[in-house]
Amino acid sequence: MRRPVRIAVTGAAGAISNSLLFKVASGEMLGKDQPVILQLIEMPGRMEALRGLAMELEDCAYPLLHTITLHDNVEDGFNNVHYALLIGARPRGAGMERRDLLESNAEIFSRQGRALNDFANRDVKVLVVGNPANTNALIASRNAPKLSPSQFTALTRLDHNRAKGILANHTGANPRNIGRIVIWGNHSPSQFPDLHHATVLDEPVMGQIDRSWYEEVFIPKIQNRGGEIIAARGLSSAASAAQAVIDHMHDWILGTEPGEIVSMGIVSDGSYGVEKGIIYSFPVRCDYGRYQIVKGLEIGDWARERMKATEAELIEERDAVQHLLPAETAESHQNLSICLRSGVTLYADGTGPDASSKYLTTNRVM
Ligand code: NAX
Repeated sequence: MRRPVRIAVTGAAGAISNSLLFKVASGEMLGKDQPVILQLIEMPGRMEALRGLAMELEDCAYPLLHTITLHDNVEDGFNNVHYALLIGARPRGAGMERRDLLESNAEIFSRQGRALNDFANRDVKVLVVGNPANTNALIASRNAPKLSPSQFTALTRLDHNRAKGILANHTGANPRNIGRIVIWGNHSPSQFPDLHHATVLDEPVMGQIDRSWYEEVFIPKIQNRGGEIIAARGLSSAASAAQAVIDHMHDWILGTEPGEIVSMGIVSDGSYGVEKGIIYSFPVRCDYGRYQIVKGLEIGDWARERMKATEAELIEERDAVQHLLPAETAESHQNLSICLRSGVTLYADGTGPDASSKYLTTNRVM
C-alpha cells in the first residue's frame, strides 16, 4: 500500500461534492491502491451539513479512506495538501451582473491562492471548478507566487465529456471509440467545441457527420448544455461535473490513454496564438503527472475565429479583475513555456519556477 495523499475540497457540502467525495474515497480518482486523506472545507454555516456528509463517508467503510478532517477556513484546510479541488464559489444572485460575480469570487480565490502558496505541498495540483472557473484559476494562481502557474487548472472536462457523449449518441458509436475532441477557451457559452481533429473508430468525424448539424445543432448544444440542465432539473449539473473532476484529475496524475487528447483549462504559453497568461482550455496529453499542450493541430479560418471569440471573453474577464492580480506574478505568467519533450515547465530564459525543484532534474521523454 502507498502512503496516503492529502486532498483538499472546498464547497465540500455542496451538490458536486456530494457525488464527488464518494468516488474519490473509493479510488476512482487516484487508483485502487492509493489511500486518501480528505481535508474538507466549507463555510462556517455549513459545517453541520458537512459533518453529516463525513458520517456517510465513514459509513461506507472505504478501505482507501485513511482520514477525514473538517475545516471552516482554507488556511487550515490546505495544510500540506497534494491536490486541491476548488469547488465552492459564490453563486450568481438575483440582479447580480457578471462583473459583480467576478469581483466577489475574486476575493474568495485570491485568498485561496495565498493559502495554497503558504500552506499546501510545493507540488500541489489545483483544479478550479467554481465559476467563472478559468478566471478564478487565474486569480488563485496569480496570488501564489511560490507555485508555478502550471500547477493551476480549470475544469473544461465536463464540456469535453458532454461533446463526447452527445457525439456518441448521434453517431451510434461507443464513447470509448471517440477520440481527439477539443474544447477551446472559456468554460462558458463562448467556448469552441472543435470536432475537426476528432475521430470515431480512428476515422475523421467530420466525414461522418453533416456539417450543418455540427454548426447549428452540436456546437450550440454543448455551449448551452449547462443552462439546459438547469432548466430541466431546476439545479445545475452535479453528478456529471463530479465525474468530470474525477476524469480531469485521474488523467493529469495517472496519464491520458495513448494517442488520446483531453481538454484542460491551463495557463496559456502563447500556443496557437492565444494571449499569454490567461487560463484557456487547450488540447493536452498527460504523462508522469504533467500535461503538455498538443501542438501542430491545423486550424482553419473558421475555427480560428471561434477560438478568438472565446479568448476575447477571457481577456475581458481578466481585465475586469486586473486590480486584484498582483504585479509581482505578472512576469512568471507571461514567460511560461511548457517544454514539449520533457513536460518540464520552464520560463523563457530556460529556468524553472524553483532552481532546486526536482522538476528540473527529471527529464523524461514522452
Ligand atoms: P452548491 O451551491 O451546491 O455548493 C457550493 C458549496 O460551496 C456550498 O455548500 C457553499 O457553502 C460552499 N462555498 C461557497 N463559498 C465557499 C468558500 N469560499 N469556501 C468554502 N466553501 C464555499 O454548488 P455546486 O452545484 O456544488 O457547484 C459549485 C460550483 O461549481 C459553482 O460555482 C458552479 O457554477 C460550478 N460549476 C462548474 C462547472 C465546470 O465545468 N467548471 C460545472 C458544474 C458547476 O456548474
